[in-house]
Order: sequence, then C-alpha cells, then structure tokens
Amino acid sequence: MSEQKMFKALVTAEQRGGFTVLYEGGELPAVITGKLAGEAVSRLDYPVVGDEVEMSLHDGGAKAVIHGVLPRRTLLLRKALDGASDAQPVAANVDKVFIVMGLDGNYNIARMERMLTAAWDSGAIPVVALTKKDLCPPEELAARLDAAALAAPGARVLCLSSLSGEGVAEVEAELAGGLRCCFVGSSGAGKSTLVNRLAGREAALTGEVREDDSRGRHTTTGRQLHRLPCGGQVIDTPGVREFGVAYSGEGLATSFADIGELAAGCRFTDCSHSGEPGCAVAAALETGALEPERLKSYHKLRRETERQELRNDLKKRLAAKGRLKRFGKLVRDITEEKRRLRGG
Ligand SMILES: Nc1nc2c(ncn2[C@@H]2O[C@H](COP(=O)(O)OP(=O)(O)OP(=O)(O)O)[C@@H](O)[C@H]2O)c(=O)[nH]1
Ligand SMILES: [Mg+2]
Ligand SMILES: [Zn+2]
Repeated sequence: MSEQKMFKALVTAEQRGGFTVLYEGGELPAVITGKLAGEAVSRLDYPVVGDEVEMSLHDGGAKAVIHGVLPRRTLLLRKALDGASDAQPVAANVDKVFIVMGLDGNYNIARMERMLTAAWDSGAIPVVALTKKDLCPPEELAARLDAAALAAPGARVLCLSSLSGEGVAEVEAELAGGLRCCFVGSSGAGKSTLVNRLAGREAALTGEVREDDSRGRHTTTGRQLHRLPCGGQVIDTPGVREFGVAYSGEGLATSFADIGELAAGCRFTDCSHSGEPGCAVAAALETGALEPERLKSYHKLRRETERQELRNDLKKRLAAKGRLKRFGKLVRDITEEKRRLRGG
C-alpha cells in the first residue's frame, strides 16, 4: 500500500458516530480509522471537539479520515453519564471554560462550584458568566453576584444579558487575541443564546425553558465549535444536570482556595474541619466569614474526589493485575510449547 498523505485538521463538531473537521477554511465530515477505534483503551483516546488531529483526505477531498489525536494542551472532563467510572472528555485545547448560569431560576451555587472544580482541573482558566440579568429582580442582583463571587475564588465573574446585549462585550474581551473557550452549564442556562449573540447570527438552536421551574429542554444535543466575528472561538455544549466529580484533588484545592487559606490557621495540619479543636474554618463559620453552605459543598466534593481517586487507583491495580495474568499465561504457553516440541 502506498504511503498516505497526512494533514492536520481541527475537530469542530461531534455527532453520533461522526465528526466534522476544519481544514483549509472548510468543514468536512470525518470518521476515525478502525485502528484508532480498535486501539482505544478509554474514551480519552477518541477525538473530541477542539482536538487537533492527523487526517487523510478521501472522495476527492470531500471526506476526512482521522488517524490520530495530537497532544492536548488542556482537557475538560466530566463524569461519565452511564455510571461508568471512566471520565468523559468534553472539549480539548480550550483557553477558558465559561461556567454559564442564569440569574433566574437556573441560579445554583452548588452546581457552579462543581463545574468550577472541573474547570480548574482542565488546565484552562475558568470564568463565570451569569446570564439573564434582565430576568433577575433588581433587589436580588447584588446578593446573587456576591454569592457567586465568594464561591468562585480566583475566577472572574461576569454579569450579562443576551437579550439586551448588556455585558456581552466583556465576554468578547475575555477572548481577545483569538482565544478559544467552551460553554458549560445546565440546560436552559442560556449558553446557545449567548453563542448566537456573540456570533451575530442564529448559529445555534435555542429553546424555551419550562415556566414552572426555569429548567431547559436539552435543546443542544452535540458539541459544536463556532468561530466568532471577534476572532475568538466558542464550543457550545449540551446542558448537563450534574457535572459529576471526575477530577483530582488539585482542582478542588483551587476552587476552594478560600477554605484552604483558612485551613492554614487550623491547629492540626491535617484538620478535616469537622469539629477538631482549634479549627480556623469552624471559627470562620462562627464569625460569618464563611457560609455554612460553602463548607458543606467542600465536604461533599472532597468525599466524591476521594472516592474517585480510590476508584482510579483500584482500576490501575486491577489493570496491572490483568497484565500480570496475561504475562503469566504467556509464560505457561511457551513452556507448554517447548515441552511439546521436546516431545515431553
Ligand atoms: N430574558 C432572557 N432570556 C434568555 C437570556 N439568555 C437566554 N435566554 C432564554 O433562555 C432559554 C434557554 O436558552 P438556551 O440558550 O437555549 O439555553 P442552553 O443553555 O443553550 O440550553 P441547552 O442547549 O438545553 O443546554 C431561551 O428561551 C432563551 O431565549 C437572557 O439573557 N435574557
Ligand atoms: Mg444550547
Ligand atoms: Zn480545620
């Protein structure tokens, strides 16, 4: 077989069973080679939107076949939907992860904290984008903004309305220099509406939220990268109810840096802030410097992270055991074969 010519392309969309890649300014449908699928050990070995891939052209340049994924700069992960312990990649090579949350009934600090933890773990910079400012009762606005800022130490918190356009320029400013971002948030948060506002056209489908509880209807079903007139790029994703913990303790330490700082004042260096004497975190609760809900979120996410780490560790040990077993069988087979050849 003659050597195939390879090209680099960017994965811009992912649908069931297929991809779209951007090559020389045009988008092409793409599939992956059987070899890539066959050798994949986990979902992380498959391409994801934002990936740079190595591909060959077919059908006179109308179709692409993806042979491999180039090394990733950043990778946003979420827990698998189907309960598998494998983490699921959401987007690759993004510079910033926007946690999009509505200031209407969509507002939920605990959910935002989970998404922030995953965002810090991705290697990208998290930004909180509070949408639907026009729907927030004016007397509630300051309190909601403050609560979000307190729960997002180290991250910028933007407030905007995709309806009026107020605050949208600040989102564009975050993408200056042609940065790539990814929008995550629950269904109905207003991700696709903001994409359309940034794109200046109906680039993505949007859907009404249910009136009784502001919940969305899962309008966006696939992941899609949009190139924006401001020069930046945004990956729109389907809303998820739960982001789930699929991360290391590192993202947790960053997203709860406020508690980490307080913990430096605890009497015991390994204080778990659950009733030990001399606990500075408990003292901050007393003075009101720390919200009890915030500590509750921290404890909950820490437990999940520890369970996840334990699972990963167990999986690694089992995988190693599997390899040993296979090796043992190989040795037995060879010994058997030698004996047979010797006529024993
Ligand atoms: N008033 C107002 N409505 C908004 C704003 N942003 C979004 N909406 C509305 O909120 C609803 C949901 O918006 P979408 O953009 O479809 O939400 P989404 O986050 O993409 O949801 P999924 O695709 O299901 O994950 C739509 O009816 C939008 O018109 C806003 O800033 N102000
Ligand atoms: Mg959407
Ligand atoms: Zn403590």
